[in-house]
This record gives sequence, C-alpha cells and structure tokens, in this order.
Amino acid sequence: MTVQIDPARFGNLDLVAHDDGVWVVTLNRPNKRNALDAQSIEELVEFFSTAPRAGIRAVVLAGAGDHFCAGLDLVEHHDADRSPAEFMHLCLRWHEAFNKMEYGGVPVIAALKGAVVGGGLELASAAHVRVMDESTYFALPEGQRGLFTGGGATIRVADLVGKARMIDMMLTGRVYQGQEAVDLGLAQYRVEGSSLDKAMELARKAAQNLPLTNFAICSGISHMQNMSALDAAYAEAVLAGVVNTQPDARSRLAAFADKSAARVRPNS
Ligand code: 1HE
Repeated sequence: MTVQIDPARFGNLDLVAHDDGVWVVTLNRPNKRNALDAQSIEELVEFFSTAPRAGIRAVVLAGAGDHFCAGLDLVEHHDADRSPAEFMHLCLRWHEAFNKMEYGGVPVIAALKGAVVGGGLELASAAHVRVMDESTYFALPEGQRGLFTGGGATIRVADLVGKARMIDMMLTGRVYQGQEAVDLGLAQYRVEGSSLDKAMELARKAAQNLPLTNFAICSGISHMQNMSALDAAYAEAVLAGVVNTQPDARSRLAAFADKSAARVRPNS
C-alpha cells in the first residue's frame, strides 16, 4: 500500500513532486545557510522514513540560496545549552535521518553548491550520488569550533576520503574544492553549470530503473559493506535471487534477447 507524503507538513524542507516520480527536496533556510536545526532533522527523518513506501522513484536533495548546508545549527546549539545526554540523543536523530537516506532503497542525488561543511558534509555523504558545481567546497570545521562530528562523518566521510584526510580536515580546517574534491571521491560529478540540472538528469535516469533493482543498489550495497565478505556474498546471492527473477524484469530481458534493447557502448 502506497503511503502519501503531504508537503504542507514540512516547514524547513521544500518538497516538489514531479510526474516521473522524482522528488526535489530542498533545505529551505537560506538565511541560515540551511544550517540543520532539530526541526530540520525531524523533517528529514519523516521524509526519508516514508519515501520508500510512497512510490518515490528518486530524490534530488538541494539547498536554497548560495550554499548547500552549513552543518549543525550552531546558534540553536549555543542557545539550547544542551546536556551530554541531550546532544547524544540529537545525534541519534541525525543518524536516523541519514541512515534512512542511505539504507532506504530510494536513490538520493545531492545537488551541491557553496558550503558543504560540517554536518552538511555528513548529510551529503549519506546521498548515493553527489554533484558539485564550481562554487562547491567541502570542509569539517568542527575542530575549530570546539566540536566533534556527530552525524556520521567518522563513518561516511572517512569512507569517502580515508581516515588520514579526514583527520587532517578536522585538525587543520583544510578545504577541498574543484577537481581535487572529485578525485578524492567527495563528489562523483563536477559541472560548470547548475548542479541541480545535472542532479535532475541523473535522478531521471535512475528513476527509469525498476524500483526493486534500485532498492537493491541503494540499500543492499551499503548493508553488504557492513558485513564480512562471507556474509556479504551470501546476502548478495539472496538479494540477486529476488531481484533478478522479478516479473517486471522479464520484458527488459526479452528486449535484449530480441535485439530491440539499447546496447552498452563507449561514450562518444
Ligand atoms: C548559521 C550557521 C550555522 C550560518 N548555524 N547559523 N559548520 C560551520 O562551522 C559553518 C558555519 N558557517 C559558516 O562558516 C558560514 O556561515 C558559511 C560559510 C556557511 C556562509 O558564509 P556567509 O558569509 O554566506 O554567511 P554568514 O554571514 O556567516 O551567515 C549568514 C547567517 O547564517 C547568519 O545568521 P544571521 O541571523 O546573523 O543573519 C549566520 O549566523 C547563519 N549561519 N551558518 C547557525 N552553522 C551533529 S554534529 C555536526 C557538527 C557541525 O556541523 S559543526 C558546524 C560546522
């Protein structure tokens, strides 16, 4: 049964549904550089918990204004004067949101620009594909703020750039941008024009895949990375047993067999 998502229930996220099943989710606090306050995290939890059951084929995650996301709302954090337990529980909500993104099974394409810093980089690193434009830069300024990462950077950013580079980013405030950021794996695409346009193009492509196949790609690979090689191989076989025999795939296989399906060719 398909669950409905009502965009009117969201205040810090702007949600736009397109006919092809692609939803654009925009962090919508440009005056605060889309800093993540507690409400924004709750809205991300709600959206990404529901998206897999709402028939959404792919998500483009963007930021309003000139910056993708400035990370933790430092002013809210300062004013709230949280206890250790309160901040631990807040971090667990960040993990809930980002785990739903990464493991939910719906492709999430991040359209990056300007600052992708601190918790903003933690958010971006939970997306499956990251597209950067010429204004995009990445940093982990927690070290300079007297803070530590709490939204999964120790797992996902370390996974992207490696432990040594992440430690350097945090110790020295090192900023990565341009081609170097792509070479390190912080983004898979770098465009001269609009990262949103490119992200939409990629999301529309992904949305043409069968949902069960995308579920396996966007959930299975992440889960299998957490397993031993032996268990991952077993899980892969079980998942492939389900996905590769799905009735909806038969017409695609038939099209290949009768030579009407497009062939894989090198880029021209
Ligand atoms: C904010 C935040 C924020 C901007 N929390 N309010 N993150 C950081 O250390 C990044 C902090 N932010 C910045 O370095 C800069 O703001 C930006 C590079 C992102 C943008 O610079 P700029 O010149 O365009 O904007 P600005 O003038 O610095 O800020 C504009 C407004 O946004 C201003 O509010 P206003 O009411 O005075 O107009 C800023 O206070 C507000 N703003 N960034 C709250 N982050 C789970 S643990 C995660 C740990 C972390 O993420 S540490 C945070 C790292």
